[in-house]
Amino acid sequence: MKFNVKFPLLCFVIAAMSLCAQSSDSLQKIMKERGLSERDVLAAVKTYTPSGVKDQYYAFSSGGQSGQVIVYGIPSMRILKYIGVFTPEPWQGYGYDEESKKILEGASIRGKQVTWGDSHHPNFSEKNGEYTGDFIFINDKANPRTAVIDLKTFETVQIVSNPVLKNTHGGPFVTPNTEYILDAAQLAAPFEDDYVPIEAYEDRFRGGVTLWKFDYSKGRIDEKNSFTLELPPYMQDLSDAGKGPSYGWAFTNSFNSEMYTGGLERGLPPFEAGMSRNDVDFLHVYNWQTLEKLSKDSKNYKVINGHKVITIDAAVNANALFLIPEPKSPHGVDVTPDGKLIIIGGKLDSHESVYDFAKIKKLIDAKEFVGKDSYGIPILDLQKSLHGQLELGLGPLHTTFDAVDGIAYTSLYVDSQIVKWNYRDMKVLDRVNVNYNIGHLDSIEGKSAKPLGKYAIALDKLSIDRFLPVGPLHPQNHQLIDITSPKMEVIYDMPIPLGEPHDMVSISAKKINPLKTLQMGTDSRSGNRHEGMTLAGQERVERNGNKVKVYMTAIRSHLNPEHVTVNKDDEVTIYITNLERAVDETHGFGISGLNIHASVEPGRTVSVKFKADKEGVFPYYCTEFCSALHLEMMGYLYVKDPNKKYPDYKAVAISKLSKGDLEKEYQKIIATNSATDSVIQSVVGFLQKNKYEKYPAVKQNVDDAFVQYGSIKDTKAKADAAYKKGDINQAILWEMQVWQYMVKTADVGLRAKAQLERELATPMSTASKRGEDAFHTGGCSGCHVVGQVSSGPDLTGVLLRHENGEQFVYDFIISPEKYYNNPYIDAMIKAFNLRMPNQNMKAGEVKDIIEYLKWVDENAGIY
Ligand code: RUQ
Ligand code: CUA
Repeated sequence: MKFNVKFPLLCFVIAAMSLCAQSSDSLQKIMKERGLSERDVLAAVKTYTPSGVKDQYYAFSSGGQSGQVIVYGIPSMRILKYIGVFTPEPWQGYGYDEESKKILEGASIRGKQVTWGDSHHPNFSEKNGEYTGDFIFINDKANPRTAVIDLKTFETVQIVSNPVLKNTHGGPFVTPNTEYILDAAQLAAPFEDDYVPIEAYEDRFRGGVTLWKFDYSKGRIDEKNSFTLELPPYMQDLSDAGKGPSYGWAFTNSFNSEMYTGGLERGLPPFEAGMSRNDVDFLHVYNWQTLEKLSKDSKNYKVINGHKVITIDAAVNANALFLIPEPKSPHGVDVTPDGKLIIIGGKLDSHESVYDFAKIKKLIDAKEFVGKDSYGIPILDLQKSLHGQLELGLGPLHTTFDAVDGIAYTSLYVDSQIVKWNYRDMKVLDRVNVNYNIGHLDSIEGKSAKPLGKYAIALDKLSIDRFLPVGPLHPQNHQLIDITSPKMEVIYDMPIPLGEPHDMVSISAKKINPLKTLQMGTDSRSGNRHEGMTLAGQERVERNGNKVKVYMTAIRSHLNPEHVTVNKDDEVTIYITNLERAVDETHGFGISGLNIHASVEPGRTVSVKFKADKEGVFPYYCTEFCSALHLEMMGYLYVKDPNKKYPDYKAVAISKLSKGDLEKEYQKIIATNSATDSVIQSVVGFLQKNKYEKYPAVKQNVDDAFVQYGSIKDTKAKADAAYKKGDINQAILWEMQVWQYMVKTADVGLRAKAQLERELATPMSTASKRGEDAFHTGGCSGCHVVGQVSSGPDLTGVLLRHENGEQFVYDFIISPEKYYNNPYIDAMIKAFNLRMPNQNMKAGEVKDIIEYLKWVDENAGIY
């Protein structure tokens, strides 16, 4: 039946793609060969994202035991990045450079560095309950820590560890304006660090919720102004902050109000038996705005491990803490987008319980309680707080919301399903099977005040038989579900080879605006200027006792300095600044055997530090494939023992050429350089004439080209000085370097030019159309591809490369052999290992070709 509905739609899709008979035949053929149904093809069309096209939404998923965050695009499900958070990540230099080591050290627990984490719940920063796309927060369940990721750089910039809670799970949940980040305890333990036996459970073991104060303008958690609310040892679980009418309040549930303490080893029934004995546990309802006020007056809190803990008594006296019974051992708590209702996932109960905040508030205001727990916390009546309860199926855990008011999606762990239901009139609308055993789920911006709907994502705990087997440890499974029609449909399975993809959040791509490059000398982990910032010409080695500081720069395609000598047992810090301004021109830095690595994005300064405790020669190199001469981007660190005597080696003469030969070589490179320079000047002329600065993307490339070009003056001066001194060999090498700078300038300059030409495209004249024909029929296209370098040079800009360009190109095509000795042409012949042959073209054809080339120049970039 479903097929009948889908089939006409597919025909429509195919028609809309205006496939000719033949290609729809081949579509049928491929479907048959691959065993695909119409439904499969439709799912493919919904997720397929052509090369070069970007996704509409970002997903940020936890990486579970990998301690990372996974970033991917929706609907393509293409993975974009793994962000190192609680675990070292070599690609980003995370944990291998000094700045990131400091972040990981901040994550130490009682002085011990912990380099793994169970990353759990990612959540966005919010304004008015809507996602802002500025920051992501994520907690580590294994070790009680919370991390801040700055989405300007997609880097972890802070990790704080909880000073009093020994294990947290219900975090980090964000208040509607990111005032606070909630982190609720799970396994109760004493706040202090000393030994306490289990017999003292009710007395000394405690649960709690830490309210981390977030300083939005600094983008950091303010540990000093953060505090914890003491709670009974009920094993708190997930939490959520109120919004709209429930703004200022927060909700945390629990699963051991029995306060059962287990003891299998003593012949007692296990934790699991005793913790689910009672029919109800407690939903904690507390007012963080009142708690914030209490945290300003020392009579309301104790200071434990340097951290304020607001006592249960103080919170109760200030009418800031209440309990409501909830069906036993629940799981998720999710506030509806309008902030009016609170949905509790039953877990062991097959119902969802929906609480009405207005009713709760009324009971609180009327001080209408059914009693107090043994810690003196007032208890509200369950029935009087409820909006309703609805049976969904087995193991309801988490809920996310649709753009349509009243519609929610809830995961069923035991049934392996997502249920779509209406929480206003309490009706089940649809269900879809997922594979298998779903935990969290998400819909686009689904946990914000303004969900967008569109897709749901199921985070499945098991993948069992879904993918090619890779041993007993299976990949994780994210499933994409189309929720735009009444019937939900799974349209994509994405395996992830990392830890449990515990939870995720998604956001419109329009809200994420990362930096493309950094301001020169930025320490990206702090956002400040780095003390080790090194500009071109400032490269140096400084020594202070046994402390050596190397100020290094990186730019295509060399590291400066290229040789560094230190003494054994020196403490060495190398600061590396990437001088590039061009987008994606990252350089990396690694040294053999020292366990250091840096990723240096354009403009960034990073430092690496090590003790040179072993004598020897240690090659270093750029670890990002950054340019054609990437392999040459290298150098050596020498560690010598100051107490040892080494033989005296004479430098081997580099060149065995005669003076006359050297002079000839020198003249040749001079000629090449001046010819190359006029190419650059013509490009520059074109860019300036066409006001490149009006186009920001073009301008960025032009600026970068000028940086390369700017290095030429000094280099040329060195070449001239060497030549004057009679050291022609040195002069040649420096002139070669001038040429390197020119090539890089031309490379970026031509890229800029092509971009600009795209902006200025014009239609083709009849003469240029004829020229294009002649270009192909006359054989030119055998070697030249317009818009790219192939067996011959790119002809884009060829008319501008030479003085009197049109005449030159005309003459050259008519009789190329006359120009074989022209220095520029000669360099080209050598570069391509090919001579331009005489194609015996007619004058008219050549003129048309020139018209075509003019059009190419005017419109380059559209190829
Ligand atoms: S909680 S699977 Cu660990 Cu996020 Cu519900
Ligand atoms: Cu820089 Cu490779």
